[in-house]
Amino acid sequence: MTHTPIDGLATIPRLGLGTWKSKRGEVGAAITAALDIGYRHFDCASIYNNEKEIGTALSAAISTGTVRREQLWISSKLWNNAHAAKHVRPALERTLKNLQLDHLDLYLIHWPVSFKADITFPKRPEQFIAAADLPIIETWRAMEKMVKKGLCRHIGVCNFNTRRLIELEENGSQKPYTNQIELHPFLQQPQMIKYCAKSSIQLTAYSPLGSGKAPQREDLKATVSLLNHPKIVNLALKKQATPAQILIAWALTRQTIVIPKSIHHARLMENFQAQHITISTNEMMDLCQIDLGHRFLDGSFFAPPGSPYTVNNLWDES
Ligand code: NDP
Ligand code: 1BO
Repeated sequence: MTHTPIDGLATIPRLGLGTWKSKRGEVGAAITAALDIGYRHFDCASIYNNEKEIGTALSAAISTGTVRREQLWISSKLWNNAHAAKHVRPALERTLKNLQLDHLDLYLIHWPVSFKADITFPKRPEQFIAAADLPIIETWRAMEKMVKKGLCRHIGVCNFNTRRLIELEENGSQKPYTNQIELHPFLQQPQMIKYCAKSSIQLTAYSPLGSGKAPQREDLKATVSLLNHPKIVNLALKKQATPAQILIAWALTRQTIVIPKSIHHARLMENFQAQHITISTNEMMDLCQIDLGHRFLDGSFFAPPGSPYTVNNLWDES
């Protein structure tokens, strides 16, 4: 694993463990198993509603000496109802308390979409706050202050298109450490890859295995999941690997950080071993052909009728 300590502090391990949908009652054991296997990077979020149990597992591992805090990379995310500048620090402090940490390695804006403070998931249009009424740069400036206060080492974003990245780069005093976005062979996002390489912003690939779903895209005749796609399966057979390992190795070969989620010991191990698989340039070029531009998470839950947000506005690059 690429994990070079600088000044005794961890840099981001390129392969981390996702924790979305890891239920309370099972996530703690998954974290403990992952630590034993060698995972040092954990991707968390307050909205995943499991940070307390993750904190208990991390704290136990640190106190028994399995791992030192400075060997870990812990990321978490600011939820959409805490974008007002005055809400950022309390939200981060809640996450720190739940995770039993005094700082995060990375704190991310979860979505470029804002809700009213007392709303966890809006059901009505008036429960959103339009971007014009709470510009994301205000949230970003409050995040920048959290770095100065020592509550997080780095800050970044998720689900930002290049237009929003440019806005932060032009108006913020720090550039995002990473943009965490959906990336896998069905959604390769070449323009974003190019933009972030040019701007020295790292990309983190979420849902790298397809998030346990198959695209429902009759228009593209693509109802097969990534894990069952013939090109992925055949490459896996050729390399005596599994389809999941090919998908993780694909992300690492593209120099992205990747955070597959599992709660099962055998899969945690399988996914971690993917770091040893190499994919050739020709094999990567062959996989370019299966890009469908398909999002498993298109943000449509933020775009009910009357919402100030639309799916097109979330992702469009105009
Ligand atoms: P993934 O693509 O990581 O897929 C997870 C699914 O694949 C689960 O159902 C898991 O089941 C299964 N799985 C894991 N390993 C294997 C394997 N080796 N073989 C077969 N199936 C496997 O999906 P996620 O959407 O969870 O994305 C990963 C992480 O990215 C999230 O957990 C979260 O941390 C982050 N994320 C961030 C988002 C954001 O907005 N910033 C949005 C979405 C995700 P099981 O657990 O039973 O093994
Ligand atoms: C609303 C989905 C969040 C996943 O990170």
